[in-house]
Amino acid sequence: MDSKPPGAPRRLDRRLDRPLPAPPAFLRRGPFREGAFTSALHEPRTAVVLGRWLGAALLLCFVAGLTSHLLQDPPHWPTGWLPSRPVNGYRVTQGLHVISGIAAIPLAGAKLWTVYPRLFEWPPARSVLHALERLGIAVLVASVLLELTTGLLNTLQWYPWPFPFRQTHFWLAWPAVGGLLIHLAVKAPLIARHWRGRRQAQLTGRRGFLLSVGAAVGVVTLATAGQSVPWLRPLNLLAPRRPGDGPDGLPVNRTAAQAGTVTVPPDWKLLVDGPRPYRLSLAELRELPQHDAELPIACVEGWSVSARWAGVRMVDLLARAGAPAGSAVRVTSLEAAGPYRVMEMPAPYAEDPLTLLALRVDGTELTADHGFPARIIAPNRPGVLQTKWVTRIEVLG
Ligand SMILES: Nc1nc2c(c(=O)[nH]1)N[C@H]1C(S)=C(S)[C@@H](COP(=O)(O)O)O[C@H]1N2
Ligand SMILES: [Mo]
Repeated sequence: MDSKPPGAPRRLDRRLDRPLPAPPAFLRRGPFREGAFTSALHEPRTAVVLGRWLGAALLLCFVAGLTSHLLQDPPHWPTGWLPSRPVNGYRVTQGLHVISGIAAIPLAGAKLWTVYPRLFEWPPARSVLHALERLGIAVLVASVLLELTTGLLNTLQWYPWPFPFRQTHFWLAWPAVGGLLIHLAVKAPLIARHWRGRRQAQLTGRRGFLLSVGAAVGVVTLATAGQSVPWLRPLNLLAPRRPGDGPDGLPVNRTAAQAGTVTVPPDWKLLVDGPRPYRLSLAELRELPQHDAELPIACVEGWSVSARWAGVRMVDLLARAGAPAGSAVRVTSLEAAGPYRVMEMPAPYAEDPLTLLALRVDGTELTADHGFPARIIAPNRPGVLQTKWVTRIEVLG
């Protein structure tokens, strides 16, 4: 591919790293005319440098996202495999997922700009293999752009589509990553040729362009990562959430009003349903031994914050109901309807001494928005499973 027979009639296209034939005369206009793309930066070395950053961001985003997904939606493997530790596990994987996804947005823009003249290469396909390669790139680009768009809108809590976000986002990740790996394999020789900077010709403008892209990535990362990384909080200017804002100094994902104004009946009692079912009023719950734990709420939408929770241990509630060791539980909220009204908790979380039915946070009684009269807080769990306004705990077989 690289050989350039001297004197052969061809358009020697430095940008594309390959000699190409010219399109037919009637097509030689607009983006198809020779010299349509004037920037010298539509060239492979720039594409390789940006591709390295983008590839790293996308692979990190994928691995972190997959881990988060498994923590929220465990496959039906033997119970007990799901770890309730490390305490901050989901907080870290989901934080990294959103940080690397946001960083990938300017990188994807710059990378696509660098290579987009190839959209107009002539002939559109030189062979069946080449046609397949281009089809693969179409799948890669489409799925990556959809992933970045839906993911970004999710961090804004905006779901302007009819399909379920998380499942769609999960399934689209596979063509994106599959397409990326195939793309890397197909382009391996070209990538290898342009991998090392020292062997490349100096090109005016490349350095400046790469530095600007790097600066853009730095700015969007630093200005949003503070929603999950505590020491970056002062720089958190662009993220939709500021940990620290909200009742009890904690953000609220869904307020009591948004959940259909959760009303706590005056005679509210927690029902613990097991071999020896019982009910406890709030006053009775407060009489039980209280424990506290420093645990984060880590929302799928990208923000997370740690707080000091206090209440009754789940293990103690279950023991009192005569639950056998290794029991999973189902928790139901007072909320009338909503996807997080009922939650199931596998045994490793239910047994973890840090898992609480919390009555207080940071020294004060829970507010309505944070789940009064009682809420679940467990280590290494996605925020969506930290059920608020709890009214029933059932022991599952
Ligand atoms: N019953 C119920 N519990 C819920 C929710 C909900 O909608 N209903 N939202 C969850 C989500 S998505 C998150 S991130 C956490 C946020 O807790 P906070 O609002 O107290 O910060 O609560 C979770 N608990
Ligand atoms: Mo959430």
